[in-house]
Amino acid sequence: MAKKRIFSGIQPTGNIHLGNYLGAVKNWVDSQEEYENIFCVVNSHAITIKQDPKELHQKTYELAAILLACGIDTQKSHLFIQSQIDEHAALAWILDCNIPMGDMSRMTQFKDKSAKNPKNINVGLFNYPALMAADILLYQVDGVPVGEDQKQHLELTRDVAMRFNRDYGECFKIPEPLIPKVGARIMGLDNPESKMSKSSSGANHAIFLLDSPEAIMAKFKKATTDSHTTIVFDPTRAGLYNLLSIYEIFTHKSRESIEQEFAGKGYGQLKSAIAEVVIESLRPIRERYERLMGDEGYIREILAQGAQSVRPIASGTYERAKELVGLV
Ligand code: ATP
Ligand code: LTN
Repeated sequence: MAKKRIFSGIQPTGNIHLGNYLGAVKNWVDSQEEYENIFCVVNSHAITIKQDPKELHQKTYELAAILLACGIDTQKSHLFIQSQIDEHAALAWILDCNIPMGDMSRMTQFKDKSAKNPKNINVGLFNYPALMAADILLYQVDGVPVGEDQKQHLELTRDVAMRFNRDYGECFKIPEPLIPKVGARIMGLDNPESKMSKSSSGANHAIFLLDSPEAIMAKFKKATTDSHTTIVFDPTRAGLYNLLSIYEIFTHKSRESIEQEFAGKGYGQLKSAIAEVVIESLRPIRERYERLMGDEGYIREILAQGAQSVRPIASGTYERAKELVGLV
């Protein structure tokens, strides 16, 4: 039986953090055997927020190197840069003309991001989900592995695809969201009420994948918890629950055995144990990244091959969509 196909994307903005890794990238890596994989550095999405052009260019290659360092294997997965395939923006236009304003206006990410960037609330930021829908629908995929925050965008993607198929004729496969049971919403270490985010500025907010061991230890030590004394998986104790979930994912231990391990121990011991596990898990990623960044030509070559290998799928879908709506 043919493998199911998946697609996912990540923006080359800010620094990739533990939330991106546990909510998305680690799952891409772990399920590479199971699926036919298409992964994309979505640089066109990044310009919905003002970027320094040179820095964006650099960050795009850096992020590709980090994904490879995390274990994306180009023998098993396609990896490419969004702006190298024109059909993404072109299909987004056709979808734009088939998404009601009311549906788009409900997107909470737009509300959050425009509140954070009040001086640059541009049409692209509003329209962002149409470009994301195009990313996915171009490749006729079965699933989209993402964190919890992208669920609403995937619903919009499914709605526009179903409406298009009904109104013009069969064109798009309807994708399912693939959201992990644990890790889909990693919270900020400084504020466990808000999701860990690249765009939050607090020094102690996020663990970045390229952080030094010392920085990781210091950030976990300062993580916000509460004034209780027991160490248990209780979702109402957001800070502790977040830390325990991170430990659970990295150690693969059961919740009961983790609770037993820390019975009678304090938050200080818990935080050190988590920091150590995270440091050891991220160490090989940082080391591989440093080796890869020494050879930018190699990264470019991999990305060019990635784009070349998936372009026929994208252009096949785009040509069909164009024909169905009557564009010559
Ligand atoms: P920001 O963190 O600034 O909001 P973003 O969500 O725009 O950035 P992307 O790089 O586009 O970040 O996201 C890549 C993937 O990481 C997406 O699948 C997203 O759902 C996931 N993700 C982002 N933040 C978290 C988080 N805190 N916990 C779990 N998954 C997350
Ligand atoms: N919108 C996502 C990034 C993204 C994406 C995609 C994810 C762009 N295109 C396609 C999955 C599939 C975000 O903001 N995290």
